[in-house]
Amino acid sequence: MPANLTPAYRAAEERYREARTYEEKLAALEEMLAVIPKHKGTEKMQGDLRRRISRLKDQISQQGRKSGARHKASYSVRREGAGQVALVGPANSGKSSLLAAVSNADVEIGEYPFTTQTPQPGMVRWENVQVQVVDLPPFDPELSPPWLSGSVRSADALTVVLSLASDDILQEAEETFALLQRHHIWLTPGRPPVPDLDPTAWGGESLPGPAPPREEGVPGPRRWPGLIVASKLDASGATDRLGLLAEACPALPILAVSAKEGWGLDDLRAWFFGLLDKIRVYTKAPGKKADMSAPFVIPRGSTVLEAAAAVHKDFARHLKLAKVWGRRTFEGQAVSRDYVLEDGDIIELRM
Ligand SMILES: Nc1nc2c(ncn2[C@@H]2O[C@H](COP(=O)(O)OP(=O)(O)OP(=O)(O)O)[C@@H](O)[C@H]2O)c(=O)[nH]1
Ligand SMILES: [Mg+2]
Repeated sequence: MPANLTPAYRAAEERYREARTYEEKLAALEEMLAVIPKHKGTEKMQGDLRRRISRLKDQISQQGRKSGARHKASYSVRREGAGQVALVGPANSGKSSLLAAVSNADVEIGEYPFTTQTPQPGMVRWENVQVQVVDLPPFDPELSPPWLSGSVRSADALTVVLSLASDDILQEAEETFALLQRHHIWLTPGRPPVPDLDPTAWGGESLPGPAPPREEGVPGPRRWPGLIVASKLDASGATDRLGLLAEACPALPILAVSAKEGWGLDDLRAWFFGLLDKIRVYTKAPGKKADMSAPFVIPRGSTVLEAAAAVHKDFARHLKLAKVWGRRTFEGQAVSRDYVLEDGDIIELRM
C-alpha cells in the first residue's frame, strides 16, 4: 500500500543503497527509521527496519571480533572526480600495475597473487577531467573478501582486466564473468570515448553472456558500462591470445595494453572517462570567454535545464534564456530548456 514516504526517507534510502560499509548501511537504516512517517500504513516497514538494524549491528560486532576495528573504514573509498571506475579481474592480471602506470596512486605490485588486499583509489587525468579509478583485490570464487562485490557494485563503470601473458586467459575470463553474474553484476558495452577509438567489433552475445531480459514495466537488473582491458600485451604469445579473447568475448569492447611498455595507456585514460557516459559543458558570462579548464561534468543526454541545475539550483529555477556555442549550433544560438547538450558545448545562462 502507498505509505506516503517523504523525500527525507527517499534520500536516506538512497544513501542506504549507495552505502558500502556496514557502518554506512547502519547509519542510513537508522535515519530511515527516524524519518519514516509514523502511522498505521508504515508499521510493517518500521518493524522490518528495526530487524535489519539489529541484524546489521550483530554483523558489525562479529566483523570487529574477526578483523579488529582498525580495518573497518578502509574498504570504502570516498568518491572524487567525474566518476568512479573499478578494476576487476583475477589475481596477478596486472590491475595494480595499470593503475600505477596511469595515476599517481601508491599501489603495491607483486609477482604473487593477492598482492592487493584493500581498495586503492587513484585519480586518472584525461584532458581536463579526472576519473577516480579503484584497484581492487582479485575476484576469486573462494578467496575474495566478502565486501568485494559491494565495492564493485558501487562503481559507476567496470574494467575487467585479463592477462595476455596467461595461458588460461579464456578460463579466467569465463570465471570472472560468472562471478560477476553470481553477484548480479551485468555489463553492457562501454561507449568509446571518442569515435575513432573503436577497438574491436562487438555486438554479439557470448561471454559475458546476455543479461536477463527486461520485463515490461519492471526495472531490469542494473548494468554497468564495461570494457575488457587485455593487459601485458608485451608478453610472448600475447597477440594470439588477444585473438582468442576477442573471439570469446564479442559482447564487450576490448582494449589491449601493456603497463610495462606504456602501450595503449593514453587510450585507457580516455576510456575511463568514456565509460562514465558523461559530457563536459562549460559556462560563460555574457560578453566574457568561457573557462575551458573547468567543465561541469554531467550525464550524457542532459538538457540545458539539467545543466543549469548542476551549475546552481537558482539557475534551474529561474532560467529565462540559454544560449549555446557548440558543434551543432551556430554561435550563441538561443535554445530551449529541453535542448540536449553534447560534449564540449558552451552555455550562457540568464535568469
Ligand atoms: N610483462 C608484463 N608484466 C606485467 C605487466 N603488468 C604487470 N605485470 C606483472 O604481473 C604481476 C602482477 O602484477 P600486479 O599489478 O600486482 O597484478 P594484480 O592484478 O594487481 O594482482 P593482485 O593484486 O594479486 O590481484 C607482477 O609481477 C607484474 O610485474 C605488463 O604490462 N607486462
Ligand atoms: Mg593488485
